Amino acid sequence: MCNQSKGNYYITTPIYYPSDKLHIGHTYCTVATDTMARYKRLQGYNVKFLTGTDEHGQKIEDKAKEAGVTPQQFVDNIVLSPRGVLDLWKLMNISNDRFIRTTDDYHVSAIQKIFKKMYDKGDIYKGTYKGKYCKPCESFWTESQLVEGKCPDCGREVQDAEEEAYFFRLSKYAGRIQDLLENTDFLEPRSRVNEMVNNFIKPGLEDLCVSRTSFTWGVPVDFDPGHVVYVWIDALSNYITALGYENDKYDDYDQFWKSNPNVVHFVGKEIVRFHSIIWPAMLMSLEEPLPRKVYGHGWLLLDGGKMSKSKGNVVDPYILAERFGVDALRFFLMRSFPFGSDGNFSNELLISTINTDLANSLGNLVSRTVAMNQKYFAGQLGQGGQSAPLDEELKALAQEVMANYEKQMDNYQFSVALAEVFRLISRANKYIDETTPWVLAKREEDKPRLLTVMKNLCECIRLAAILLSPVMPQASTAILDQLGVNEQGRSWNARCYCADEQALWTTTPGAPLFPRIDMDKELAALEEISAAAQAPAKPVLEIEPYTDEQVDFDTFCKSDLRAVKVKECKKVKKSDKLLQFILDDGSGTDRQILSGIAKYYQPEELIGKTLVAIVNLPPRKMMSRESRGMLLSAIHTENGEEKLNLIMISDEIPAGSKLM
Ligand code: ME8
Repeated sequence: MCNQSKGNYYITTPIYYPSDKLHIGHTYCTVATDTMARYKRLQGYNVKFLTGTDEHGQKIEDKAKEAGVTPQQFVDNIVLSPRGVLDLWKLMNISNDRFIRTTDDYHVSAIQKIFKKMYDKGDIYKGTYKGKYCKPCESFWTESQLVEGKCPDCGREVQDAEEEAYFFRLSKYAGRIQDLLENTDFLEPRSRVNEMVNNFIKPGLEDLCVSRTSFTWGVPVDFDPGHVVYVWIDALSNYITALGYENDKYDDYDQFWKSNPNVVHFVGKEIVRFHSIIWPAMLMSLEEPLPRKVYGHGWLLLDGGKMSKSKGNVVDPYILAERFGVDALRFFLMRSFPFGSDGNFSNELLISTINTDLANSLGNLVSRTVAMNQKYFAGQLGQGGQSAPLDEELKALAQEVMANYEKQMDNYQFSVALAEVFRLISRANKYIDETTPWVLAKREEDKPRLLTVMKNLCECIRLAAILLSPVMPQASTAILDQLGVNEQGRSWNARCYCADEQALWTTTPGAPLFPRIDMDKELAALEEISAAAQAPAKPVLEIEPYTDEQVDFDTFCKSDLRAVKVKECKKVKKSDKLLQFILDDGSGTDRQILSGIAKYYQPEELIGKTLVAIVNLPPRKMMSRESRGMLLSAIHTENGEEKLNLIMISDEIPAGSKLM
């Protein structure tokens, strides 16, 4: 049955900074948003799902400078290059309908119009900015907002900042925003409301500095050159410019924003302040409707601290998806961490979740059921059968799970919704143990009962697969394919429990869905990968600059270069620099050379080596010893440190051979 559209639904992720490669924290939020988008599509909503990148600001400008490229080249590289942002979302099977980059032309010109509109209204005015600025967060703070003199969001150092700037009259909207937060369910979880009201609104909402003159990588204020628009005004507006607000690129604004009651922003808890105070105030100023919901999800923590690009303690989603499979990773993220709270990420938790839920519970249920269908009915479950009271209990549980699942998904409680689905899967596994199909298969008169048992199992799996499909789209399709379920039987409307009515089941075994993972082996392999990733970067090598000064051929030929063999080598007492060599130079008389290379070599390692010496330099006294010549070596600089290698030649070259 084709779903009638239930209406429009617009959902967004934050637009991420392409200041570095994205990590598992970004993947977490994007997978959650994708899960919600797929769930709403399944229910029959006309969904628009937006994600993108927030490409302006001083941080990106600085990073580009460091890398020796233009800011545009820098962000293009992070977003477009292989294994960049776009590739990551493709790999993770993210079903976004649109991808916005704030450097897109249509967005840039829309921002200029938005800024002008607020200025013309008198909500943006010119003043002088004095205060503190946190560069990594791109946030301005007043002295009173700092925590122990540091940025209250990330705890890092802030800088003094003073300049002529434009301000947005945030204070004007304080009352309306407080009302919105306290008296509606605009912001969830509710715990975040108190935080916003107590920390930001009650102390007095100050006007916000919304332009900068100290750097150029941003949207220029077109009526006042030299000023660029504050990156958060630029970034927050993405949610409407991507629908065509103040631009001709798209024309979905009326449909998905203006007349749409279902607009949902998923954001991490650290940017709730921007989305629940500044963003609604901007929309109030623009006289545009507010979104329905801002949901501030928790952080994935690593060793108790937030993973973040700027701290460098991040987990690479590429590696995990490639090793464990995209659906398994998506499932783990949605199953293991209650959406509104923080959670500790670990490889152990990832592997044990896959083994317990996916390999043991779900994978086993599917493979046992399909294998028994093949064995007892050659994969064809026909009409007929015989019910028992136990079937009613299974059916009642399935119906309860479906109702709970919907309630939890509508409250963004993905982990609880999935726990419900696994209640059904466990119950179905238990039903196998209770009905013992292998015993029923032994007697012809039990065949009708066996048929009903298998149909009930297929039905439970079908329902579980529908409910899992927003989180694990590929695995769910594979399961429904194994059961031979038609399109209609995969739809949201087909989630009534109807084992008997389901025409005829035709099952076909498939590849194992989720192979069990050997915890110890896998942890060791991951450890190795991460050690390799943390290995020092390639050394920065420098060589001596070349000289333009020429040496004539005859002068060069005067240098008498000879192969010499080290007979003795020892440290010179009271010197940390000098090694004293006794060399066989082929003349029959030993040659002594002193060389300042003690910090590079142990004397014993050089004995017996064949080296190159220039032997016709005038003799020199060093530490009251005579040196007759100089050993040749190669010199370069590695990571700023001078390195030296003696020139060693083949031991087959006889002592005294002349080098030309
Ligand atoms: O803040 N755990 O971009 P951003 C969970 N450009 N989620 C995490 C996470 C973690 N450890 N780390 C990051 C910005 N995230 C702005 C947004 S929106 C108009 C502008 C997720 O690259 C989480 O959703 O720092 C967080 O809010 C977002 O990535 C921040 O990404």
